[in-house]
Amino acid sequence: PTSLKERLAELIPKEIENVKAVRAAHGKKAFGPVLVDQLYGGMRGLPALIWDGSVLDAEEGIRFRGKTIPECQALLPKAPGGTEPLPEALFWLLLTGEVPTPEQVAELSRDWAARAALPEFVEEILDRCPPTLHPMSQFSLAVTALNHNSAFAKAYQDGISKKEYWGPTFEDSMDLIAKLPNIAGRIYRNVFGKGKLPAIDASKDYSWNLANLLGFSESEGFVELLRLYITIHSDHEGGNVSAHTGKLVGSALSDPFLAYGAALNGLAGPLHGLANQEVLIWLRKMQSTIGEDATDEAVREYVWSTLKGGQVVPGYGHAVLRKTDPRYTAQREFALKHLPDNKLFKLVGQIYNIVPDVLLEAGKAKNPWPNVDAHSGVLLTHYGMDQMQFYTVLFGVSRAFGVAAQLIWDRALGAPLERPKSYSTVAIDKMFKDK
Ligand code: CMX
Repeated sequence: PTSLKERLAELIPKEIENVKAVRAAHGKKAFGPVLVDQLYGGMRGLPALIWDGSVLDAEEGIRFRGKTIPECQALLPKAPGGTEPLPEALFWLLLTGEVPTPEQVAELSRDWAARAALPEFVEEILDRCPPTLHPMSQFSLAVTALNHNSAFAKAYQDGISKKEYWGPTFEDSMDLIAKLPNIAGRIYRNVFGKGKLPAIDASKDYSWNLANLLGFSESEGFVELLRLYITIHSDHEGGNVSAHTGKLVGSALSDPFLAYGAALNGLAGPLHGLANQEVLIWLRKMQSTIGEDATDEAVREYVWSTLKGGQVVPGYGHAVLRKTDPRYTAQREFALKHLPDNKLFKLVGQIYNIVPDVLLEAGKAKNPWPNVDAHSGVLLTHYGMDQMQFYTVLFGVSRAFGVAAQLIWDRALGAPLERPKSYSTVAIDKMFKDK
């Protein structure tokens, strides 16, 4: 079928049987001990979630349904004349595990364009936000308010059977993704005084439309960048703050708008998605302090001054990764192709040769290598989008693809309410004091 929903309807019964069989065979097997340190340490490494869409390897980085980023770039359908994968194709891959045909991708583009309009009251909410309200707060307000028209919330009130949950969750998830460009475009134009929004062009792909709403569609480079950007930011297995928040809130049968609004609030934190804003602010501060063509020694000293000030070096380190993030590498390759002589890009490259040694010498960070956020802002700035406070909104548009795919599968597989156990320090002390 060219319809994603029809293809899913074929796959879901098979996966329900598959999960049943895996649980029957392995359900009572243990992963190994849980350390007390993991309870205090942000549950790092604790096996706790299931998600087939993407898996993160500490050395190799992310794979979407088993495919690396370069494999996705090679295999997924592209826009006419384009070289980067279409995010529509990645969404199909995340949901089905299959590489879609160009026709299947085109149908998704059309479907999303048809669903893109915002309810008038959501437009009004955004228009009433003071421009001083952070774009991420505006973003989460608007997404939460979309719950007004949730197909899932309505079906639940009407007494839908558990077995049918995934259908209206799918509809809401498609609406959610489809409406994000209009939300992002409206915030951008309102906050930065960029005039009225153009209409969606149903003959164009999702990223072109997003670029057009932001006012950048005349730059083919920017449109291609968005295609790559959304693809690589879409998903990063199940345990990161935004993905896990979406799943957790969705487990209470909150609809996809409520669940994703919550996920966005997590993405808005500086240790997670806000880091891309923080990187650019940090780079600009560095340039204004030590000049645009600073020596390695001056850069090194600046990095040390950040650490000595008790701050993190934004864009470096990761909770899971222990090597350079392949999302960083993909963006670096994009820069080498499209903006090799950009000064800020050169600074990002210079920093790459300096920061890991400094972090190793400082001796705290478990991973001294750059993550995705170390590179994205430089690319956006190159095309004229230099409003850093907006960057995480683009991360938020992208991450919806992964969270939505997870929500659909969770409802299809009947994922239960999440409820891990918490302990008091008194109890821990008592439990282990003589052991
Ligand atoms: N600069 C300075 N110190 C760092 C550091 C960095 N880039 N990365 C880690 N550390 C420090 C930690 O703050 C921690 O210090 P304390 O012991 O004083 O608390 C210590 O090293 C150990 O931390 P870790 O186990 O290596 O890292 P965590 O898994 O706890 O945290 C992360 C991971 C990403 C929050 C952390 O590396 C960090 O703060 N990086 C900078 C912010 C950033 O780039 N975030 C974006 C991540 C990608 C994303 O989600 O978008």
